[in-house]
Amino acid sequence: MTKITRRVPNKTAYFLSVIILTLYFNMLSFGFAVNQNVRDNNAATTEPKSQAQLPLIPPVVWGSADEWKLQMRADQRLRVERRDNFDLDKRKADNDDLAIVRTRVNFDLTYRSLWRVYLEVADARQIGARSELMQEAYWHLHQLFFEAKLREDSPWSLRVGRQAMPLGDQRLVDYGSWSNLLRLFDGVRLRYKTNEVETNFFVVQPDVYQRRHKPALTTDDPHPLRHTYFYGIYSTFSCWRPQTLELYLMGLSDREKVRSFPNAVKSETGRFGTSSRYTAGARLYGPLWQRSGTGKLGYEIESAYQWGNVADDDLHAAMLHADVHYTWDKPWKPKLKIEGNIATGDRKFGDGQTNTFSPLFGSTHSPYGIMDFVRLQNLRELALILSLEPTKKLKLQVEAHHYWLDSRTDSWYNGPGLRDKTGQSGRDLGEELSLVATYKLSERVTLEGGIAHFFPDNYPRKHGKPDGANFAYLQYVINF
Ligand SMILES: [Ca+2]
Ligand SMILES: [Ca+2]
Repeated sequence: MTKITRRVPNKTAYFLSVIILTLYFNMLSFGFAVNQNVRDNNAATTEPKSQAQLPLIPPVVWGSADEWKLQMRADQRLRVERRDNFDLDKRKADNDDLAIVRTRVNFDLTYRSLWRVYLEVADARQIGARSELMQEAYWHLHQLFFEAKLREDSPWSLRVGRQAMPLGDQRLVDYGSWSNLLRLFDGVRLRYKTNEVETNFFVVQPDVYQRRHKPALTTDDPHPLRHTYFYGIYSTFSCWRPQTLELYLMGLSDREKVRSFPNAVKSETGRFGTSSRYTAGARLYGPLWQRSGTGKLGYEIESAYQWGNVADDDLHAAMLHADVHYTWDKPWKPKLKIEGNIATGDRKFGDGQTNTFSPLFGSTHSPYGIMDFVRLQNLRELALILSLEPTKKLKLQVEAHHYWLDSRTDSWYNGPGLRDKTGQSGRDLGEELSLVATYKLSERVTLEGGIAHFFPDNYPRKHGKPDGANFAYLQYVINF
């Protein structure tokens, strides 16, 4: 089993096939018939990523043919959390009670469907935490972009400025909703969008919230990470409905050789340098079988390969996600999903090559459990997820996850942050069990609560961390 999962695919073949497929499908889909696009939402948390419901304040419309429109919206999320023994060591006191609150206000000005200016300000605070959570940025400019089309019926649009850019299932590029501080980018995105295909070409700089206010690290308003560029092409093909295919090719280059903060680029042996990380991948999902009155069987599979360099180390890494899920056409709409994730870790320390997969700007919360003890990096995971909808307003989700390291000698990313370079602690990290309930109180207000427990296995035990951790939270989201 070890040998099979550690093998990384042939770089050149993978790279070429993704490029050829991307170009081929782009050409194919420039002229298919019209249909609508239906997406599955797999996330446990139901906090809306877009604000689809009726705004509290109606839009202001003017012009001879009502061609100008200004819409204002706002939302607020407050979450109270209890974290017990996240260091997995009862002898050390690290329990914490805290609250985080985030408020956003945005103004969306459009001229027909030709031009658009979007301005959003946000405020993020933490209340009562004993530890520095890096979750604060008082009122700041959140998004500001200008969008333009040449003609109203053109599939092409150009967006310039600071923007959210979630891609695909957000496994590698998310916007987020769990964290107080959301993922933003500064730059240019060219989009081609019809009902059959959406392709995004982008060149952006990732924004960071961290700053060093000596001697402490802290967070404040987002700013682009110097000398770091993220660029690529991401395509979604809906022309074979009900199956959907996504293909992507993305590059992340850090040209700063001697950054001291946030993270310097270093080889395994500690030599400073620059890095280029290229990611090519594919994602396929849809129904496999469906019968009205009985149920629906569906699947999703995603794989990505990374290559390039980290200082003077060569980079070869990969990830694989696969799941199957079944939804019964019964009261409470029971849905059962089994899923697996693998992201490679470094095989050998100091060998001039790194195999640690990077989840880039991907989602950490909810795809891999709600306590965020792991991310898609040096990870093997199996999960069983059951969701129920007892009423139209109430949704329940029970999850069981088992986590292993992919490489015994690479780090446990997230969690207590342990590493055993000898590999003698094995790879068995532990299990997480959780229950999340969401309740739609009204059109504007959603309540959500969750509890979870982490059961440590051999790996943390061998590091003197044998005790379980608990997590509980309660939150509201209000949309105006
Ligand atoms: Ca403790
Ligand atoms: Ca290595």
